[in-house]
Amino acid sequence: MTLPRFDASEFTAITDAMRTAFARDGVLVLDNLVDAGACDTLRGHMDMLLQNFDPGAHRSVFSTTKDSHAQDAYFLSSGHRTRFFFEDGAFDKAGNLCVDPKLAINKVGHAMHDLDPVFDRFSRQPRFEAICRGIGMQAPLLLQSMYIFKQPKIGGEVVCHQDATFLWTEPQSVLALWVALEDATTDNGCLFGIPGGHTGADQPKKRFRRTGSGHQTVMEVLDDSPFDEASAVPIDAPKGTVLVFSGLFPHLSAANQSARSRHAYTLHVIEAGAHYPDDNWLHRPTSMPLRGF
Ligand SMILES: O=C(O)CCC(=O)C(=O)O
Repeated sequence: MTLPRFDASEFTAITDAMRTAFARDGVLVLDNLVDAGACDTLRGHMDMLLQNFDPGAHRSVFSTTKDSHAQDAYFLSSGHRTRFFFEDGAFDKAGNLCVDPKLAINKVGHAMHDLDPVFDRFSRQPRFEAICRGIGMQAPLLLQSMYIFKQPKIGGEVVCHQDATFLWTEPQSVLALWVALEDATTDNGCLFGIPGGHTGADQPKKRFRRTGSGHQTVMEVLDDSPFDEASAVPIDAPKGTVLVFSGLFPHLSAANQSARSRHAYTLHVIEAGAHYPDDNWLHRPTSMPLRGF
């Protein structure tokens, strides 16, 4: 199966054809939605943030195959901060950084959209709001931002998952906007997804939540049937493409074994009227409420 692609260079609103594709597939591929200059500005800004980052200060690895971050206080308190997480492959067996520090970070998250003026502007561009509203959201709130590097040679695999697993609301409302800041292909670890895999249940197969005193997390299995990963299709995304997907859309990405990076920026948005449980991993202090566009 090949997913439909829409040229969004002149995008002003979600069309009926886009709405139909999104409802059927769980994902919408909008080519040329963000212009190359805006992608480069965000990349350049991240470059500057990296130059000011001290790689010796924290050693938090983000890995979806090992889940080492899941009980890590630096990760669990990052929901309202700008924090840097390393690639697993950035360290040798003795625990020493074995790559250039600028090529060692897996991702930065999770609140740059509210803390950093450049990310704020990028995240609150009118086209993103038009997408959320056109898909049917009434009062979208920006919950989470991530800058994902998928570094050359060591960019880690992201196992098949649904974003609602991590960003639970009742009813489910999370929508992802995934922006290719560089060309993403099967060679450098583009996203794969299961078209139609968001249907059949109104909640994800798993829920990641805080437990006990809130300093630990657990992955609760709600449905132990496996994803039909054989049906996953690659979603090539040239620079400037935005993938819009439902929180129930199963997706993954392979390790990047190529010599090219694959930078992407993701924004997760939820409905203001949906209940956001206290035991979600991502928490904000009351002094920093979620904001819309
Ligand atoms: O960019 C990737 O490789 C994975 C991103 C992802 O799965 C997500 O944002 O939920």
